[in-house]
Amino acid sequence: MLRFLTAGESHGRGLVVIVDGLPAGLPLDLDRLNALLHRRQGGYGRGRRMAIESDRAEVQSGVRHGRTTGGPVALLIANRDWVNWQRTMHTGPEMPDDATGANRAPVVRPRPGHADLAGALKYDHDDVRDVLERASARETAARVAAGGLAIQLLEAVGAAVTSHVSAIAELALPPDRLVTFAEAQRLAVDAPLRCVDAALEARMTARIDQAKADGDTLGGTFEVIVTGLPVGLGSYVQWDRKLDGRLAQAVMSIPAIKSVGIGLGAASAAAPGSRVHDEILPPHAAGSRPVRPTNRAGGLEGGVTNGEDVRVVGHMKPIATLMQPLRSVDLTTLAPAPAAIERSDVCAVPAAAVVGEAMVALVLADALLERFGGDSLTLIHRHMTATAAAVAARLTRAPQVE
Ligand code: EPS
Repeated sequence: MLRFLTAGESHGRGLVVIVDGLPAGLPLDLDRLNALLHRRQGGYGRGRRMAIESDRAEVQSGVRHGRTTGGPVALLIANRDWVNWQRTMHTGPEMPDDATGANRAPVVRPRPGHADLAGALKYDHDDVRDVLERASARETAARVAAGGLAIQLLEAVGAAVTSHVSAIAELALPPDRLVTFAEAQRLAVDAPLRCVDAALEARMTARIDQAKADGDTLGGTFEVIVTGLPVGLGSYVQWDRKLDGRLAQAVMSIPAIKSVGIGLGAASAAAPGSRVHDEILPPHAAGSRPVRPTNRAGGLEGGVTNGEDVRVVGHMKPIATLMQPLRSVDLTTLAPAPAAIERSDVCAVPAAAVVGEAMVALVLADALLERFGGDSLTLIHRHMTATAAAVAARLTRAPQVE
């Protein structure tokens, strides 16, 4: 079983993640993992915090001579901004003599759409900072570090993960525009929004500029695509083993995600079965496999991978911190007051896409270990090779046409 836990506050010392259950013998490319963290920081519409941070994971355990040992992998990502927040975020009862940064006033005006109000009531906090520091999407840096390990495991067995941004606010790719894995993969790492349509992307960036000028925020949609997965991850036999359900939970847990789709997603409800299901056609040639001419199912049927690309869509609401704040109340007086303003982003959909890659990879890596065993990479390869041979033997026989 692959599992992970994160810890850390947005302006604390840093973020920690412990990833438990990785097989032994997986080579770790830390530069590539850090490149993923760098990608999460990017995208048009990010705020000033990203100019301060330069996220890098430091390996604390579970790796020796560049390979996993099978023990838990602990990673640490320092918050560079911590120096500016030591007075506000010190952990002891007394302010340390050498604490740096401003001593900020308590936050008492909850932002509609953030965890502020529900969190303050649930945990009985007077200062909403105790809520927002942990509810902050800064925590997703730790998830991306964990996801980087999962992606490297998937790559070690021949799969690959990518993503693209398909909508910012109402500006969306046409619904029938299928983006291939290769197209999404070709998008430049530093592209403003990682949208495959350059003209649409230019309109999207202008839309973000407008929202910023208006003191407003924007959401959007991203798609994660995973290619090269073996058939048979997940299962239909029990509700909590269905891989589509597990993926939906993981992607829905990303801050601000309000809806998740697999393949056609919500659009499947509006079309007849003849235009939703993916037909199965005989092999084109001797030795090849039956063909699926479409992949509207997003690589999952019955909650099981079917060998097609897995496609997961996340819909993100606009960020809850508005520079033109919405109406709220002062929790100390209950008098009307504009919501608090915290430094924030105007739009973070490209960042959410990278977090989506990480969460999808973590679920798929878990399902992979479930199916093929997880003690060492060598044993996984051995099990996968035997299973792939059995599937190939079934599917590559010459068709017998009656
Ligand atoms: C951040 C995500 C956002 C940023 C945060 C860094 O988190 P939140 O959900 O709190 O809006 O605003 O940066 C700050 C809190 C800040 O001080 O600028 C991230 O993805 O790293």
